[in-house]
Amino acid sequence: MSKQEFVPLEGYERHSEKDMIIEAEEFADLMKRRRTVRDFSSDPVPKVVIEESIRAAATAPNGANMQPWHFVIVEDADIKRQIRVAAEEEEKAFYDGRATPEWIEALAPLGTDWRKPFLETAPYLIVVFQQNYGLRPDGSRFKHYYIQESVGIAAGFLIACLHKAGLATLTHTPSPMGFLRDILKRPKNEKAVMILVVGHPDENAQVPNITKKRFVDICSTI
Ligand code: IYR
Repeated sequence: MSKQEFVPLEGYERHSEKDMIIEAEEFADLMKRRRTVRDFSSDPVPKVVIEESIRAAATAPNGANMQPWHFVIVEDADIKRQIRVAAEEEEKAFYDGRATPEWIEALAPLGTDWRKPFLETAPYLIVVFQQNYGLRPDGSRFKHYYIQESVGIAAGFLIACLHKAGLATLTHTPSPMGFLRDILKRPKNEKAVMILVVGHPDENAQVPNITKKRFVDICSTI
């Protein structure tokens, strides 16, 4: 066990109250303009934007700094096709009876079905894996903490960064998604938690006419 070591906090910028408010408003406005998109263009995207966004994700606060995540960037057309074929197979079973009627009804406003052409159309897929435990080079295991929370926060950073860069995303969760570990040849301690589909929206992209809850309904102060 390494001894704790502290260094001065660097990079922290204290804003005036006025600037804090402006910064918070600007970020909230930016995030309000994010929409989940399902109609993607095949226009290319600089890979460095994807990589920088993953760097941003990897700064996320996480349990005991174990960083229990792995991100696979998929750009290869054949791998994308394999993922689409496997995802559509699971999704067919989902929409044809595996999902409860209540679940199907909840999804109705989104207009989703088993077809997932975006898995091939979009220039990049980022497959986010959680590491259920750590693996040392000698094969021994060590514990990871708050895995889902950590990976969820990292995914939030990832989506926010891609959005700020002007790219559209879709958080796609084929269910189940065990096939991703096999296709992407990831180790046994890893479990895929989402496919982030990334690209420009198709020029005729449409999004469902849905709204967010009102602030007063999602926040209280005591
Ligand atoms: N995985 C399915 C169903 C689905 C589930 C939820 I929860 C969503 O928010 C959206 C879709 C699909 O991708 O179609």
